[in-house]
Amino acid sequence: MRYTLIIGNKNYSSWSLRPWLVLKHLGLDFDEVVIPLLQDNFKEKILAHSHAGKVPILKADGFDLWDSLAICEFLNDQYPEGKLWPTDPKAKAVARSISCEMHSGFFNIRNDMPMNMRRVINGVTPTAACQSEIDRVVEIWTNCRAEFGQEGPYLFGSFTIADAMFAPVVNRFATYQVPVSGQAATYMKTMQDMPSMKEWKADAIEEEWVIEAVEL
Ligand SMILES: N[C@@H](CCC(=O)N[C@@H](CS)C(=O)NCC(=O)O)C(=O)O
Repeated sequence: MRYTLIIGNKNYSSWSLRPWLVLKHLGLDFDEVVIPLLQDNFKEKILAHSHAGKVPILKADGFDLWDSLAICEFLNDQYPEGKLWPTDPKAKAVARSISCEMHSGFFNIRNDMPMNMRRVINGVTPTAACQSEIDRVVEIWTNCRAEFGQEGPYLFGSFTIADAMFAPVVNRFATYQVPVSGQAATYMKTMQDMPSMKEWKADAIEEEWVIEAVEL
């Protein structure tokens, strides 16, 4: 099975990063198609693959799959040996809870701190609503590391879908210089040091497309 992952620009497309990291973690050789967001007829190009009109999209053997979390779940089903969720039932339930919490929330962080991997932006004071979401992310990272992270440096020890789900937030915190300390800071460094994260960032830096609306 050879997959094609359709993604947005690596500099900006936070949702695209998640399944891309999972495919890399599984060691799969896959094709990658970048549709630059908000350029030319980008929407038409996305709609040609998915009527949901969003990236990422995974093209598998004969069918197309959309939504970052659904793609990660599909890959978990296809490759159980990849242990993309923790094996312990309680840890797995918590990993799914925080992944869904990330997937369905944190709108202030998303709006106020769009992913922008090639920049460091100083002097942004988060709104109270954004700060409370930042605090919640730090709480999640700190609690998971303390309770489930004994056997490795990720949220549940070894790399899981939960890490992929939070990877864009790591990049947002780095770009906007969000002050983070302790376990959460160590976790951010772990994520930033992953070879796949470095590869994505290097590719993002090379991109020339600019989305003015998210450049402060
Ligand atoms: N729930 C979706 C959301 C995907 C999403 O919002 N993707 C953005 C790019 S990061 C997109 O395709 N935007 C294009 C548009 O809305 O026109 C997922 O997790 O895959």
